[in-house]
Amino acid sequence: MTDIKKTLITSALPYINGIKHLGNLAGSLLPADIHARYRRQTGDDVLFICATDEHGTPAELASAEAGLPIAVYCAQQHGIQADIYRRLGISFDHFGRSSSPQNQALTQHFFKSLDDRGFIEERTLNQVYSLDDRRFLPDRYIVGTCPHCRFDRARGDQCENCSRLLEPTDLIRPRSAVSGGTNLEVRPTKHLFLRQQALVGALETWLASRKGWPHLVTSIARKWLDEGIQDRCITRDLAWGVPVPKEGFEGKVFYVWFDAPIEYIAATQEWADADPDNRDWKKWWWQADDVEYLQFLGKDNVPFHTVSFPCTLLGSGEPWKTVDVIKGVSWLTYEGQKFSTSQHRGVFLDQALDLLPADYWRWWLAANAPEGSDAAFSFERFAAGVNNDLADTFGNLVNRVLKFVIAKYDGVVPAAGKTGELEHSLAAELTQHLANLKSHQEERSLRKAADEVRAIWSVANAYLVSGAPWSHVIKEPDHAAVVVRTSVNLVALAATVAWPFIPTTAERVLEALGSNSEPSWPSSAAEALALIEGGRRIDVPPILFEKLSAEWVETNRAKFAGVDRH
Ligand code: B3M
Ligand code: ZN
Repeated sequence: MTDIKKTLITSALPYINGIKHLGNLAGSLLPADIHARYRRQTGDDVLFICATDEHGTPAELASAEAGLPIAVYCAQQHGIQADIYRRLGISFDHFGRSSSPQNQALTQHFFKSLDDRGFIEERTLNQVYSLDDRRFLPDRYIVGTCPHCRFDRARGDQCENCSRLLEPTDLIRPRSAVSGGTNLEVRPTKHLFLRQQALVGALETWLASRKGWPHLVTSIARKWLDEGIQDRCITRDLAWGVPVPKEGFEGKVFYVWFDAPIEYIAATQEWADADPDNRDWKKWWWQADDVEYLQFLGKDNVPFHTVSFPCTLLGSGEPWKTVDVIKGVSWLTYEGQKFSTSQHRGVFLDQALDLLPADYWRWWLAANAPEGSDAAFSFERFAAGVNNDLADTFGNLVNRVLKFVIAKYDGVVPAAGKTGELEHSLAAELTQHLANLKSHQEERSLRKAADEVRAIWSVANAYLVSGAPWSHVIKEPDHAAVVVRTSVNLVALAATVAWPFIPTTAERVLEALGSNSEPSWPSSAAEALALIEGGRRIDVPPILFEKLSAEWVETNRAKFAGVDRH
């Protein structure tokens, strides 16, 4: 028996309807990736799963706008998103598709289990029917004014402004999102409900057994329970989606929020099906008490993960793995406003990658993560963070040390001299920082973890300055050699602790040092400082981070001010 920890990590499934923006990256994909990388560093057996969320009205509307058959549109957009996440260094073990055959089968399975156990109820609903479009208008097919906050472009399923969940019939002055038509009438149509009220007891017991959730998540879940959980309509009058396997419901599909979280499991099946001899999805999801399961998601997705999806899993009566820890993240705002896919406001991920490599964005978004509260992105704040942290602190350290080795020691780490007091106190200081960093990483506190990485970079710079090898290289060559050798190890350590945040750059640095480019967590500061011994030949990587000028800030602020991707 080994005691390697099995860690299952999922990030909220990005909708298929177009390329996501920096806010989506900051809200779930990046925190999940940083945590997955950290856990791999510490030796856990990590499975990191995500997928595109391909059903529902957003997909139908976007494919209609693109003039493509929906299956073609989804396949194309999946490819585009997968490529962007690869370029961003998001290290999924599998990036699946909620329209997969695996998800269809599993969604239908859950439905049948819930139905067999009496948790499904048929009801006739009065729903909005558009005479102009000759169809029912579920969810986002209908827009109107939010009855709670008066936002005038609220959608039929949720108000984007106040995040409240809505029914299409709640909207004031409703109109069709397809044609704009207001020629609407209410017609009866048969639907299936998940009897969440009958599951409240099981849900309360389950929630009480979850420990250590962030306040943001617990308070949203509590609010839902305290306001009284409603039974939830899980079918829709749509053509695209998972067909409802029940007599009398031909031509209807499941509501996207019913099948989307099931895709966490189905995507794991997709992953296993790609290499069935070596992969077993069940060990992650079925009677998997030895797995720690962490979900990363934006705060608007919390209710679905603390109430709806657990109701599906608990109601099935089967031994499915449920989430242990939820990391819910607030909003990133864009130059004082909300990022919005539907309103095309903000910096989208393809644009971000056209401007700068992934690590610039990854670092800034982690160091300024919208954790306890919303965080503000502006080009000015972004450039300041990049210049201070990446160019002046980390980049400068790497450059100074390695160039010195090339210039004064022909590119070979010097072997002379013995470590002394300076190195002792350096190790003691680093021991404290490494312990802090470990605990922030384990608590998934991105900002604090980034602060600690930055602190380690600064300690390294300060050591180099006080050791001042450039003034001692002639008269006290042994002293200079010790400082340089220790500094080379500091560069490796600085890259190692930064690897979850800026993997591409960290790997470039470690490769230049001839070190393992997927670095494991240092066993101790003292050991980390002695890893690279004298005699090793090293290289200098090309400039790691360019400084961003005031002009760069101005140009991009202007360029993205009125961005409209239509
Ligand atoms: N696609 C919503 C979102 O991207 C939704 C998440 C599904 S997680 C199962 O915010
Ligand atoms: Zn509202």
